[in-house]
Amino acid sequence: MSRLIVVSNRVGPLKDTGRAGGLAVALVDTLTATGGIWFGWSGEVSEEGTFGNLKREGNRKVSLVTLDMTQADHDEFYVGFANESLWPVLHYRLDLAAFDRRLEEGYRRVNARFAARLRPLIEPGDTIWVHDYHFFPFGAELRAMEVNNPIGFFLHIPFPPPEVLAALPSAATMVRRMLAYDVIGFQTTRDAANFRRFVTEELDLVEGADESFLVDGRKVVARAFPIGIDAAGFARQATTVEARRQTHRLEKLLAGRQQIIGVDRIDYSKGLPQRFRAFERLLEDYPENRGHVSLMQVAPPSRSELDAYADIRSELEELAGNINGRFADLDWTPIRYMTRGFTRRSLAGIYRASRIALVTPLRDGMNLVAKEFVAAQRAEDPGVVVLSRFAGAAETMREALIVNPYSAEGVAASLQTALNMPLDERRDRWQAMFDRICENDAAAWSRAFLDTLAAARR
Ligand code: ADQ
Repeated sequence: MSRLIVVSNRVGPLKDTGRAGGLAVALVDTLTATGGIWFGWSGEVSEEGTFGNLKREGNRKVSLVTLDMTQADHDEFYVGFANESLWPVLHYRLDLAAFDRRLEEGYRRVNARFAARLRPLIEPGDTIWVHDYHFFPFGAELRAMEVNNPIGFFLHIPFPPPEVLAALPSAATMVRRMLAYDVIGFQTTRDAANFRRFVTEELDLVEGADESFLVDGRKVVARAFPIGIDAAGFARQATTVEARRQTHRLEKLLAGRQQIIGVDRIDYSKGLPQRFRAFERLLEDYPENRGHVSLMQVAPPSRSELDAYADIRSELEELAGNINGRFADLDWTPIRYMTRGFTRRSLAGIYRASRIALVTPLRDGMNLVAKEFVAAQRAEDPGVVVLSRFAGAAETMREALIVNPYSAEGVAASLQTALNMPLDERRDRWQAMFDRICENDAAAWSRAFLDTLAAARR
């Protein structure tokens, strides 16, 4: 097996500290099997930026190699182009996107600089796997420095249709540069098809067999590789002492009442205000749930330097306050809203104490919370997933109750169905999803991607 180099904005951690997301764990396992380097941003801003020393840590098999950015890099590349232009456009939110040539220039500069710093570390037999929207042009930068190794790219967030993407002034350039990769992976068949449509309609290339293009005599595959979680591992976390403690605490507090759980970074793509309104609608339309069903929303802040994120946060606080003021009783609070983080184990225990996962993003690449909830359930008495049709997870989690997150009425009706779903039906739906999540886990995902990358080059 060839040595692997993973490139992503955030690097590590190598050890499962209890806080690491499932994705980090999957990448570490893959890297440990092949040996290699995980390369990206140190998380630090310094005056030398990308011209400073490379920072190295890690173990015998895997080195974490990172570098700093300057304040200008951070503002233009990370906060600016990645999070104020690309993130909203790729989540279909043209109304929130900022277009500014200076930001785009910063994005290109940082990609070029990171590629130049990685270049000397690349050996002839290495396979390179670049991740996410921070690094669209990274492969093209490497090719310009005569790197002929297999280079793959995986996009964790949605890829919109050409009608939406074309609003980004540099869309055509960006997509053309992506064709420097050998394999371009997406979360869903729809995202992959949107990409191929852009290439055929806007770049006038002809699509070849098996979801590929011929670009300067080189085969480029653009296909869906739906990401999975470490399902067995997460299921185990749910039975640890720490998880059981959380489950018991919650069950004691709930005293037979039912809990709906939501877990999301605060982000406009997650549809949090719409979710609170749908829960309010449940209490309005089905008053028998008053006093008996509560919503617990865990929502750690992210990117709070951006206005759009601060706005959502205050909107949520106001909504929760209003709904609680309107419906709360002496011994029951409708919405419990918290911004703290939890360890993976605690989270697993919280999922297990909940009857429903309410996963209603307005747009989401995949959504791992839906999968984690399923993995954490008790087989004999599992909960129900209420899932947005606009989450990538809806493509493979067909036994969830699929909803339109924009319709408070519709989501409330599905919540009511979930609350009253007979045990047999809950078990059947859960079993089908659990089996699929175990089969298509994180390890299977990285294997499928890397096998395709190896085959594309043969
Ligand atoms: P995210 O937008 O971050 O990921 P998601 O897939 O839901 O969205 O993953 C969030 C992760 O953070 C989950 O593993 C969750 O358990 C964890 N988490 C959230 N809040 C937490 C808290 N308070 N404490 C502890 N853990 C918490 C991006 C894309 C997604 C895509 C993933 C992976 O936006 O669509 O599914 O990458 O490809």
